[in-house]
This record gives sequence, C-alpha cells and structure tokens, in this order.
Amino acid sequence: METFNEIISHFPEVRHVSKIEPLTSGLINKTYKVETAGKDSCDYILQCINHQVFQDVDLLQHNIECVTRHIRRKLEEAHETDIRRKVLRFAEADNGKTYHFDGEHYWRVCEFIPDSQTLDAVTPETSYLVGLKFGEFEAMLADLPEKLGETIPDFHNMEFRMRQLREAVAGNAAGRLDKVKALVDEIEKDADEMCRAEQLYREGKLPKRICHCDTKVSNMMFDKDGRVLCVIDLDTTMPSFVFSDFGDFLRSAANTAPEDEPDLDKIHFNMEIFKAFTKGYLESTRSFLTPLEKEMLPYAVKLFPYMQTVRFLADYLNGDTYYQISYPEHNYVRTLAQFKLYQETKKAEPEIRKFLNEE
Ligand code: GN1
Ligand code: MG
Repeated sequence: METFNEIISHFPEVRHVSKIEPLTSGLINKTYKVETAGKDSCDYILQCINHQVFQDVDLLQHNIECVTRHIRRKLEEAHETDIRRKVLRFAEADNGKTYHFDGEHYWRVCEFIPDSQTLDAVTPETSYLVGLKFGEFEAMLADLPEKLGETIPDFHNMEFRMRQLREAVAGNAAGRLDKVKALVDEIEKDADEMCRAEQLYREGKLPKRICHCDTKVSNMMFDKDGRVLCVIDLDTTMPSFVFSDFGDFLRSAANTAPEDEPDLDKIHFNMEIFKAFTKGYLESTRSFLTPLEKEMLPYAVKLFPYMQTVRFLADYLNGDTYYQISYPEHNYVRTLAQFKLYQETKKAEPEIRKFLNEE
C-alpha cells in the first residue's frame, strides 16, 4: 500500500495537507478526514473503497459522478445558493478518474462539507425533514439521462438474499447451524411473502427507480442549526424499488434500540418516527409514486428488518466474512435484534396501514 501522502499526491487539487485522521463510520469502507493548511483551502474526506463489496469500482464511480453532476445541475438551475454544501463533489485524480488505484487498494477523495454535522439519533422533526429529502433525492434523479448499473448486484433483491442464506445453511462453514436452525425455520415461513416485490417486478407491475439504498440518518448532512444539507454515501445509489429508501430508513430510525441491541426487550417500532418520516417522504414523492408502490409501503417497513436478519444470519453462518464485527457473536446478536424488530413491525402493521390510508 502507498503511504497516505503518496495516495493524496495523486489528487492534484489537494495541497498542504496538515493532518489525516480516521473517521468512524459505516461497516464497509475505511474513511479518513484530510485537513489542509491555509485559510481558503477546504478539507477532504479520503476513502479506501471496499473492493470486495464494490467489485466494479469504475461502475461505482461512474454512478456517483452521474448522480452528483445531475443534482448539481438541478441546484444551479434552481439558483440555489451554497451548492458546495448541498451536493458532494469528488476530486479528480491524475488519471482523469475520480479514484486512484495504488496496485492494491482503490482510493477516492471528496470535499469535506464545512460547518456540517451528522446526527445519530432522530426526532420526529428531523425524520420529517429526512423523509422529505430522501424523497426529493429520488424525485431529482427521476429524469437522470444516464443508465446506472447495480454497484452491488441484487443488493436489495430478497430472493437473492434468501438464496444466500440457504447456501450458507447448506455450507455451514463456521459450524454454527445447530445454534440457529430453529430461527432459520422461522425465517423460511415468511420467505414467499417477503419476496413479493421481485415477483411483481417480473410481472411488470412494479418499477425500479434510482434509489439511495442506504437511507440511514447518518447518511444525511445537517448544518449546525439542524437544517438538512445533503445526502451522502452514494455508493449504493442504483436502480431499486422505492421500498429500499423508505423501508431501510425506518429499519434503523424507527428502532427504539441500536441494530445490534442484545436486550431484545428494548427493541420496539417507534410509530412517531414512522409517521413523521412517512409524511415527509410522501410529500416529495407523491408526484411519481404509483398506487401499488404506495399500497406496498407497509410491506417495505417489514421487508428491511427481515432482509437484514437474513443478511446478518448468512454472514454469521459463513463465519463473519462480510460485516465487520466487534466481538465473536456480534452477527448473531445483530440477527436476533433485527428479527425482533421484524416482529415488532408485524405487530405495528394495522396502525401503519391506518396511517397510510389517511395520508
Ligand atoms: C452496511 O456500511 P454501512 O453501515 O453504510 C450495508 C447496509 C446494511 C448496514 C447494516 C454496502 O451499511 O446494506 O444495511 O451495513 N451496506 C452494504 O448496518 O452492504
Ligand atoms: Mg453505506
């Protein structure tokens, strides 16, 4: 691997680096903050792209370039001010691309958004704003002229995730099957219902749209006064069902506990967060959501805790090869926590339906 300074030197606009320090963030890429000296120079985010997960880095960066260019153009057309803080900008490397390959790893640099913050927890008020913004993100990309590829093929394809789980069960690579066999049987009972979207897609009844596919509140930048600035972490922006953006946000934000909470009694579905987010999301997507998409939003709420249960469990069975873990049974604890959340979303379904019917 090249040294940080060597890596940075391949991005000509980044000069006078004074400090590089790691940032704690997602489970996938490694992220660093690069500070530069000089009062007019901006700081940067340096990321080592997880090339195991994102195997086609060229496609990944192509998607991101198309998305950020399109959004920037729309902001300019709308005479927005402060565009620098409203859409990400990636630095060009000396190879003319927005990434550098050091022979082993892929690196990219993007401008650090000044005077911004991320939030780890949400209130109904911020959920409403985030719903509005993620919906607006989809709306802005509805007329994207370029075709985007899937940066992770079949990322939110439930049939594919079930196949992966079944393979992990059959392989039993880490010898953990005995411990989770009963849970696998429970999961299997709902598999057909949870794979409904793929079925409807094949029948031509459900569209795929450009979605963010990782709609955590931590993927939204706010200014210091709590106003929404922009959407970040665009790696998974690709064609998907709108359920991805709607359901995955609620999976994390409407959970009353962290996604790896060991005490299952603490895990509930927060209806206030659901209502506020849904209100915002519907406001900005009303112009294009089809009746079937809207009718299936309660399904989306259940789908994501279910899918995440399946993904964590498959990784646990495979011996923790995908998600970074902090202790040996971490993926097992995550699995149980997501399955509990799934059951809570099932319990909440009548109220969820009632709210959506009135909206
Ligand atoms: C991963 O790395 P992070 O936290 O943004 C994963 C998501 C999961 C999430 C679970 C590319 O996201 O799909 O929902 O972990 N991203 C990828 O915490 O697999
Ligand atoms: Mg992510």
